Amino acid sequence: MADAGMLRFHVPEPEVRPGGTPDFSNVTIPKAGSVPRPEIDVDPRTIRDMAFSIIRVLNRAGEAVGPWAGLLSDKELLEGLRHMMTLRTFDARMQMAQRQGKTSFYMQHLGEEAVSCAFRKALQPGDMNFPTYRQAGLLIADGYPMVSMMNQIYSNEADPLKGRQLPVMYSSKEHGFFSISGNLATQYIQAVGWAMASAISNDSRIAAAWIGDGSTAESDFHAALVFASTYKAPVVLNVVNNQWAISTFQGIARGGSGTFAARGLGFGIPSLRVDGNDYLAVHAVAKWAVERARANLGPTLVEYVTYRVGAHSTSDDPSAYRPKAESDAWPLGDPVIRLKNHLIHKGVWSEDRHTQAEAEILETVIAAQKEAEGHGTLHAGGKPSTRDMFEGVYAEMPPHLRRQRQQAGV
Ligand SMILES: Cc1ncc(C[n+]2csc(CCOP(=O)(O)OP(=O)(O)O)c2C)c(N)n1
Ligand SMILES: [Mg+2]
Repeated sequence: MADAGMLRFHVPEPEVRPGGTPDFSNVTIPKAGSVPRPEIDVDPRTIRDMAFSIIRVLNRAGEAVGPWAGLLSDKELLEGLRHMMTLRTFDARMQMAQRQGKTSFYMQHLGEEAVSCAFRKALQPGDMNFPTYRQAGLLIADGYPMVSMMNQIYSNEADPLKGRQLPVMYSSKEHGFFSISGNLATQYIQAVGWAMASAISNDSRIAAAWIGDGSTAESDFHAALVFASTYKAPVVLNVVNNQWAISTFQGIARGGSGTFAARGLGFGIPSLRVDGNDYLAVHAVAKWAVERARANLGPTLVEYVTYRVGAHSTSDDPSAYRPKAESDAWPLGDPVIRLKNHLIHKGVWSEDRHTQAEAEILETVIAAQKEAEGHGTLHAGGKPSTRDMFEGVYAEMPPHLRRQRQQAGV
């Protein structure tokens, strides 16, 4: 009994720190196609091992294999590739716009494009996402205008949110995108509540909750699981495990549970892990979970295993806490390249067409940017009116706000 009587405080440590050699040998990657696809009404107790595996469709050769393959047509896959490429280009331009002082802040999706782009295609109109700041693919893949997103980022006179939200915190009821809250994890219980309300009113719309690995440490995440499991809420509980929560590695929030998906097991919630860099796998698993929700089978917890290639935000410098080349060592590859290779393998795409598409997309994004900048940027051109600040919070403006607006002379 070494150390008897002397307590030691345990703090999980990442495998490597800056200067070290990236090491993902602890990440077990099952072969593509090896994880079975159960029926949607499966008894959750019989699929507990799925919380510790990873559902994958695309193999190294670019083939789609196994029971989760075959759901999307070539046309749909080509569209998916375009959505991911658009999001990547949009990110690069907005990142640059921040460096040019046109906005105060930006957050990229680099490496995580498949998660939100593919998920969106599994939903129906009217379903509601409760997203975080790293799911703009939900909007892009649903055809929300990029100009409106840029207007929001620039807080200009055409900003749909009138400069009241941090850049990237979009909102669009029509596109099933609930207003983003900077207070992490609050959206998880809201999603479950919205889903419960949908069931109570015998509606057919379902909700999708979104959270990052780090934010699952918030008690809101756990409270949401209690309500979702007790009331079998029609909700998909998404956890995007991109390995990092700013400078904190995922081992802190994961604790002793083994995986984030395993958090769902104690609640009796079917819990799956999926290769988040595999467009086909993300879409197939999302569809399975959405079908379960819509068939009154209750919630599903889905952990997307991915990697945050970029900095957390424009205010972050990852070289302070992880090896610079860590993203190159990430074993699940790049979502855009993997889908591109699959489509080339199928004979419906080519390197030349890809290069051409990149140029076309860049042109479209630049055109949207010019249009948005015509409405102003953070420090130049049109701004939302001061009067707007008083609007849109209450259905009827309370007297104290009316008085304040009068005092402000707007
Ligand atoms: C309640 C709350 N705590 C802390 C923060 C500060 N904060 C913003 S983003 C972030 C990291 C979140 O990491 P994760 O949930 O893994 O999401 P990711 O950024 O990796 O997508 C933190 C701690 C916050 N916004 N809200
Ligand atoms: Mg994270």
